[in-house]
Amino acid sequence: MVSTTAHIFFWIVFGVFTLSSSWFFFLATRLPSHQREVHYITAAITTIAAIAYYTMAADYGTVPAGPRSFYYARYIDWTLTTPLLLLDLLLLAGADKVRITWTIFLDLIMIVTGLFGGLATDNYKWGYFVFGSVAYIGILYELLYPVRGLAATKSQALGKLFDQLAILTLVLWTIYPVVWILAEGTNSISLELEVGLYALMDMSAKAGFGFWLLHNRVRVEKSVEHV
Ligand code: RET
Repeated sequence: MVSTTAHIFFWIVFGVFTLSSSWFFFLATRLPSHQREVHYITAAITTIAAIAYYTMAADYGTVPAGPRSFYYARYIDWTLTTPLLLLDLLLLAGADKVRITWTIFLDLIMIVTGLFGGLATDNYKWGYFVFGSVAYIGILYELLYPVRGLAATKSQALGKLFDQLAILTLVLWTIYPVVWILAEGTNSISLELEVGLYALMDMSAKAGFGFWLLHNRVRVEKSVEHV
């Protein structure tokens, strides 16, 4: 059982994700169906997160791991949603199937090793952390070099939107392994602080990212010939 504070966080975030999913689906209906792809992906991301937060608010999706409770529900959420977040960025830049597959493969390695590391109660957890971090560096390389370069060739406006979203992603995503070290890794912050930090990061990385992307995308893609 976690504290009331943690429960309040879970329910607030559930509400935020439910409202943002509804808004993203609504925005999709205002577009011709062939332009809805990114809207549906983004709405799926926040819908999955809403269900994960509902699960945690209901006190499910957690197991004891050593000295603290471990929320494996996050990792099921992230296994589904982080590939979709990357897909949003990769499609925006016009990446090909090989690059999409490779980047998502790295992402799955990162999340699944984080899950195993979080469940491990001895120092083997740090081996998993290293595997996950290597995969993460691979993702950052892909986004900041080849994919960014591709986005810049499409149009100036698209290159700029990609840069904004990639910076947001880089900054927010890098906080996750830091919180992981403090919470799952070394048990040096309280469960409430862990829940609060992940909640703020999840809302920014999914709902904040989604708003930014969807409210700019149609305008920006008009500047690219093929749309
Ligand atoms: C772990 C531990 C292993 C090493 C690394 C990690 C990175 C996790 C990240 C998670 C991002 C989650 C997002 C959720 C969306 O709401 C798995 C913590 C590098 C980057 C964006």
